[in-house]
Amino acid sequence: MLPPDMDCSIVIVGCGIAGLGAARRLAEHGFSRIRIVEAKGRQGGRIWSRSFAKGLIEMGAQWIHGPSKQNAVFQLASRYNLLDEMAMSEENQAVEVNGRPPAVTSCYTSSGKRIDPELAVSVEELYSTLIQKSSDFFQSGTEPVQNLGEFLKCEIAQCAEEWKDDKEVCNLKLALLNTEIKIEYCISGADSLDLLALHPFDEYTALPGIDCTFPGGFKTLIDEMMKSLPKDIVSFNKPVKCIHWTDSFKTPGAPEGSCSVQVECENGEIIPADHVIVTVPLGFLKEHCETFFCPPLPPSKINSIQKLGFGTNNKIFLEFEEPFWEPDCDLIKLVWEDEYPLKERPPDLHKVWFRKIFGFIILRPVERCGHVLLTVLAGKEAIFMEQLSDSEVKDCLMQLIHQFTGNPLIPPPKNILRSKWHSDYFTKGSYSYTEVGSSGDDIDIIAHPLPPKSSKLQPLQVLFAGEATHRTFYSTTHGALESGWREADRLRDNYLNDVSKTPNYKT
Ligand code: 6YU
Repeated sequence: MLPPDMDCSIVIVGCGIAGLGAARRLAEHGFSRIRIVEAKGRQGGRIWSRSFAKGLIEMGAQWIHGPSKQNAVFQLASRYNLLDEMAMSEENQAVEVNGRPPAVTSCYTSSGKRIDPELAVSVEELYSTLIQKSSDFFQSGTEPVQNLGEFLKCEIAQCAEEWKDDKEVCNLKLALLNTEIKIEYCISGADSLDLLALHPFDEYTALPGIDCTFPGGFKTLIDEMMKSLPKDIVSFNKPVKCIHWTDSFKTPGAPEGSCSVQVECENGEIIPADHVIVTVPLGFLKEHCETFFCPPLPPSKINSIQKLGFGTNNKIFLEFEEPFWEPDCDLIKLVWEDEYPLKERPPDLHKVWFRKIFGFIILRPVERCGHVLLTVLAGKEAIFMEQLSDSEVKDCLMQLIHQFTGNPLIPPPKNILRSKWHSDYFTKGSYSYTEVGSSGDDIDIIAHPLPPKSSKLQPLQVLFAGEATHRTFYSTTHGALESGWREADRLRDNYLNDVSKTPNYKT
C-alpha cells in the first residue's frame, strides 16, 4: 500500500482489457486517483460480445489461447468462476496444441467432392511439422530465409519432390497445404506470410491447454473487471486528441509540483495527470502517432510503431435454420483444386476476395449458440469485404457452400453478422504481428515509458500498454492484460523505490 501523500493522478487512455487490467492493479496497489478515458460508448475494446442467433457471438477475441496457469486471462477467468468444467480440468490445461487446437474436420474440394479424411489429416500433420521446423530453423541461427512465406515455399517444394503419389494426389496435397496457409493468415492476421518475419515469429509463445471460450461470452470477464473497480471510473464517448507531456504546456511560473501531463480530449476538455497509461491499439497509433503526442514521440518510437505489423482479421457469422453439416463436425475446410501454396494472388479483389476463406468453424454447443457458422478472413480481402453489403457477402458465401458441398439445395442463412475492424476509427485493424524488418526489440521500444530514464524530467509521464507492447504474447488478450499489469507495477515500483525524489502531487 502506498503512503497517502504519495498518491498521484493517473489517466488511462482506452478501456480494453489492458486499460482495465492496469486500473484494477493500480487500485490494488493503493492508487486512488485513477480515471479511464474511452473513445467509444462501451468497454472491452477488441473484446466485444454481441447477441446473435440463440446466444452471444464474439466480434473480436473469442478463445483463451492456451488456457493454463501461466495465462493471465485464464487465471482471472478461473478466479471469477467464468469457465466450464472441461476448460478447468487439469487434463485440458496440460495439452500442448501449439496454437492449433484439434478439431473434427470435413474437407471439400472446389468440384464438390469430399476429401479422404486420412489424407487431410496427414497434410495437416505435415503442415504442423513445417511450422515447428521454422522455429528450429530460427533457433539454429541459419540466416538466408527472412520470412515465413519464403521458408514454407522452399520446404513445400522439397517435400513435393519426395512424394511418390500420382500427380492428382500430389496436386490435392498442395491444395490442402494452401488451405492450411489460409488458416495461418487468420492466426497471424497478416495479409501475406511473406510479411511475417521469421525470427520474431518464433518469439511468440504458445501456452499449453486446448483453447476454450467463455460460456457467458468474453464480456463476462470484462463485466467482472468493471465491477471490481470504483464506480464511475470510466468516462465513455470521450476520444483523446492529444497527450501533452514534458511540461510542454506549462507557462513560466506555473506552481512547482503541478501535474506534468495534460490529456486533451476531442471535446476540448483538458485532464491534468501525473501519469498517463496509453493503451490505444497499434493501428490507431500508426495513423495518429505524429499528432497524438505533444511534443511528438522520439523518432525511435515512431519508427518502431511504423515497422511493427498490424493486420486485419474479420469475422462473418451465418445463422442457419437447420445444420447441413454432420453433428460431430467442428470445422469445414474448403480446398480449391486449382490453387497451390503461396501462389501469387490476382489483384482484382472484387472477383476473388472470397478465395481467401479457408472454410467454416461450427459454433458449439448448439443449445447455446444455435446453428451458426463462423468464417474468418484476413488481410486485403478482409478490408475489401468491409465495403460490401450484407446480402453481397451472404450470396457469395452461399455460392461457395453450394459449390464445395456439391449441394445446391442448401437454403440460405437466416441471419448474417460481421466485423469491420479496419473501418473502426479507434482500432484500424485487428492485432499486431512482427512484420519483416521489425523484431521483438521494436515491441520493447514501443513499450518503453517516457521520458527516457536518461532525461532529467519527471519520470514515467507517459507509459504504454496494450497487446502490441508484449514481446511474447502480442496479439492476444492475455498479452494485453499482462501489459496493463506490467505498467501498473512499474508505477508502484517507481514510488516505492524512489521515495526521496517523489514530489507531493497533492499540492
Ligand atoms: C485472444 C482470441 N481473436 C479476433 C479478432 C480481433 C482480435 N484477439 P483494445 O483495442 O481492446 O483497447 C483499446 C481501447 O482504446 C479501445 O477500447 C479503443 O476504443 C480505445 N481508444 C482508441 N483510441 C482512443 C482515443 N483516441 N481516445 C480514447 N480511447 C481510445 N485474442 O486472446 N483470443 O481468440 C482473439 C481475435 C477479430 C480483432 C482478436 C484475440 C486479440 C485481442 O482481442 C486483443 O489482443 C486484445 O483484446 C487487445 O486489448 P487492448 O486492451 O490492448 O486493446 C505464431 C504467431 C503469431 C502470433 N499470433 C497468434 C494469434 C493469436 C491471436 N488470435 C486471435 C484470434 C482471435 C479469433
